[in-house]
Amino acid sequence: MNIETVTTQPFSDQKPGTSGLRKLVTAFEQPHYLENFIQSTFDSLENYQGQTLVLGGDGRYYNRQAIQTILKMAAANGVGRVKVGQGGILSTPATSCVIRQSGAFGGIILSASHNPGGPDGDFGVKYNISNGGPAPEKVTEAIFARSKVIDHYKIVMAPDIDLDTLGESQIGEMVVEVINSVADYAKLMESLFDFDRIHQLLTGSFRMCMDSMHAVTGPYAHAIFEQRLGAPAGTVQNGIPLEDFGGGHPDPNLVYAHDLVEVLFGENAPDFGAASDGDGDRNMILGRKFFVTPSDSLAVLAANATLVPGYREGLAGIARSMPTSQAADRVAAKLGIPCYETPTGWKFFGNLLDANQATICGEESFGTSSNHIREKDGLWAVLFWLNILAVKQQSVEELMQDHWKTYGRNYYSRYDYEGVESDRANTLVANLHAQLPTLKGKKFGDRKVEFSDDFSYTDPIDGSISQNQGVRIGFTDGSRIVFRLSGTGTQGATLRVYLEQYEADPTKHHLDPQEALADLIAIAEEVAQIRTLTGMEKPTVIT
Ligand code: VG1
Ligand code: CO
Repeated sequence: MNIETVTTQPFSDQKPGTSGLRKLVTAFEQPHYLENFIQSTFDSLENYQGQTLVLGGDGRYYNRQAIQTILKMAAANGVGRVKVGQGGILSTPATSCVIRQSGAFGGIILSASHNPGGPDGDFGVKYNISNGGPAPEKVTEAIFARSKVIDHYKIVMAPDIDLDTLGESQIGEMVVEVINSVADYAKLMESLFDFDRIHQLLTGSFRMCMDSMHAVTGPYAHAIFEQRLGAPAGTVQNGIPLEDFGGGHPDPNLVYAHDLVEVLFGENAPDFGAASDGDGDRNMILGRKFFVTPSDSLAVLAANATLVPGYREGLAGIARSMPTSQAADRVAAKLGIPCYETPTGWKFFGNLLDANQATICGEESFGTSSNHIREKDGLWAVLFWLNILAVKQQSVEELMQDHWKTYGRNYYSRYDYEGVESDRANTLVANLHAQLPTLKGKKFGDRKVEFSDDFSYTDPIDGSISQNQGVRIGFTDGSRIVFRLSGTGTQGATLRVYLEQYEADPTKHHLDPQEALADLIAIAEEVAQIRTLTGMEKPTVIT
């Protein structure tokens, strides 16, 4: 095997964020940039020689090129076998599934998730560990530390691998196995859900529309909804992964999935609509003229879990990220199971799932999943909803309204201020920090502050501590405002403001969340001086 040791110099900016290393494609195209990060990853791992690695991505620009480089570096570093998705395609949940099923030591997912793609867009690399989940902070910190001192990397000089033909080939002693991107994942879904019942639903009068946003879930959605579950051809829209996602922003929310929103809120709307993101781990659920808030979606799935074969035995617990609404907490309380509150990012759910403390997890950012893998899972959530609807024979809106009647409604909204100058964003957070000690007991109209802090999390399983995970202001009536800076952006800063307020009275469950939350929004502005400090009149995205 012709291994070359290449001399390199460290880059100072290879710190993984909420979900891996994300940068502009142009950053990754700098000589040695990708190689440095991959070598830093291998250098931070132990005992992987001769073992299996899973590799794939969401199909965005630079995916194939990066895969060829990583394959040659894996061979040079002594990996035994790489399972790579055909055409370089593996969704994030499918990668997690394959890692677990093949007993791999880990996986590399090439994606910048919901960030736009193409030569001027973003690219990303995420390392997942042997449980199939995102590397915990101690691993990402080790990778970052290594990346700051790295001075060489190893690569095999070999021709490119044909990624489009299934089967095995070799680079030196390492086997490259091109696998069907969909098969293992589809089988797992079939083992969890009542496919017969969903088939009946989708071949009857019920109509659904799935928007894959030109991103990775297209082949999965075609195979599962149209081929196995009998949905008519055309149910899946934008179902071919494109390198630039058709120029769009593959983020399934009311703003970026506007094509789907128009269909579901238009004339002759179908019964059900869903969308997923770049790498297939997010989902948005819509009913006819009805939007389901992700936090509510988590609560509904948990409340109805025993209707679904894979969860018939009930749930051990629920976990949600801190900014996610407390709707799930109410379900957990009623079920008599624990509800855990973790920092933002799926990596924090891994230990709870491994220890069987939580069965279902979710984030307000359109992410839900369970212990079937260790990533969030967009199509899983869609199938879960379909399974519940098939059993209950209700519309999405009816189901949601029944849920609110039982548990009350947690009005919820998130405001994103994207592309804020980093200095301004840091000033805003520093100002909030300065106010934290004085806020308790302060009154804003009828509301009184019960607590204010910067969220710190102690992992109940391994005791690791993660600090500064978001500024929280909680009021005595249970309402909350949370401020965080995003850890997934690639330019400037993104301020996220999360607003939540509980309403028990069923006669008040039909308000527009923006109306219901108007007072809280005003308080957020008063406390954080968002307009002045960001220089922005209004958020760029409201979900
Ligand atoms: C965002 C979301 C977070 C999610 C993360 C990765 O992070 O808020 O809930 O886990 O994206 O999702 P941040 O730091 O920008 O707020 V994905 O689908 O981009 O892997
Ligand atoms: Co994603």
